[in-house]
Amino acid sequence: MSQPESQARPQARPLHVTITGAAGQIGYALVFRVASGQMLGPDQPVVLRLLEVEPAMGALEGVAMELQDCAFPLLADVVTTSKLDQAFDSASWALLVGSVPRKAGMERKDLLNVNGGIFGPQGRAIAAHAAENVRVVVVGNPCNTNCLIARSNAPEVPNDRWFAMTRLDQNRARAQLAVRAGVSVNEVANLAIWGNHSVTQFPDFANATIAGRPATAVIDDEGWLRGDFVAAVQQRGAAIIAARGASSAASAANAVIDSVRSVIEPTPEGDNVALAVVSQGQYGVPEGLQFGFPVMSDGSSWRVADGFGVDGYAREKLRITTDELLDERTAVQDLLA
Ligand code: NAX
Repeated sequence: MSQPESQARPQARPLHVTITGAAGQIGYALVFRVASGQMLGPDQPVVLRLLEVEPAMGALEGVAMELQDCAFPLLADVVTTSKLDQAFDSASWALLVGSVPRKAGMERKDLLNVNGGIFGPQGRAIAAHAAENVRVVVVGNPCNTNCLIARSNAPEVPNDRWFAMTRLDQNRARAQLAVRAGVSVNEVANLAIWGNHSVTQFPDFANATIAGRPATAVIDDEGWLRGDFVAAVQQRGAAIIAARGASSAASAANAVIDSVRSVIEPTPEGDNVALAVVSQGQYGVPEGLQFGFPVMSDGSSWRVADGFGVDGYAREKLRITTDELLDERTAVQDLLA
């Protein structure tokens, strides 16, 4: 008689995954997917370490109860906490989702400062308590600059471990091109998202391909590409809020899963993955900015893709989003260690 599957295969050691803001909208859409194995694969057990602020601990306990009720085979343990040292203990992946949303009358500078108060201490806790191989994905907005703040407070954690999320923008842009061209999203490739996850981001149609041909040849309408397409991607978040009465949650959680997988899996030939990473000066972007680039991974290390054409129009778009990130960096200067 053959052995049952569970006895035949030795179980891998669980990896610890920290999710902050785990009782929020995105958190609620994310934790179940991570626990089910969709992020780290069907053979990788996980311990979820869920961080919330004190007032949300009740709601977080409800999330933990639901996780228990799923009886996920890969879920080794769930830790719920409002303490940073416990939350980041042994974390191999830290998904920083929790943040304070912009309220009416709040200037972007105020928002940056409020969130700086969150991401500075989290960066320090990651450096002090996380696993040596920790990698961090910042989702909470303004995510590029929040990531910069966390990173600068954790100089022990190498630069190539820090990512801010531009993947939702890439997924949105691919979908828009696919709809316009009347093809499956699988036919759209090499679409880069440059810069900030904000309305200044540049979804780069010029280097994209559709079914292996330049997107600009398939969609022969430069006016639409430069106009409605770019605006639709930049403003998609607002459109979701207008339609749903709440901001993107399931698609954002999906993009977190995609982001992590795109780091740990090789990038398909002829494609790139959108991640905001630390600039080393590529494409003229000032060093040290957390900037959305086209990235290629080999499954263990990654690099910014080279050879992307940047014409005068794209150069100007990159300048605008770079200037915004430089302004944000100036606004949080006193929070950078
Ligand atoms: P919610 O307000 O539903 O949830 C946020 C959660 O974070 C709340 O439960 C709150 O209690 C918790 N929180 C606040 N401060 C915390 C702290 N110091 N430590 C731990 N938890 C804390 O927001 P949600 O819709 O889930 O969005 C979360 C963040 O993602 C927001 O900043 C949002 O702007 C951002 N987004 C980023 C996207 C991206 O592509 N990068 C897209 C989607 C989303 O807009």
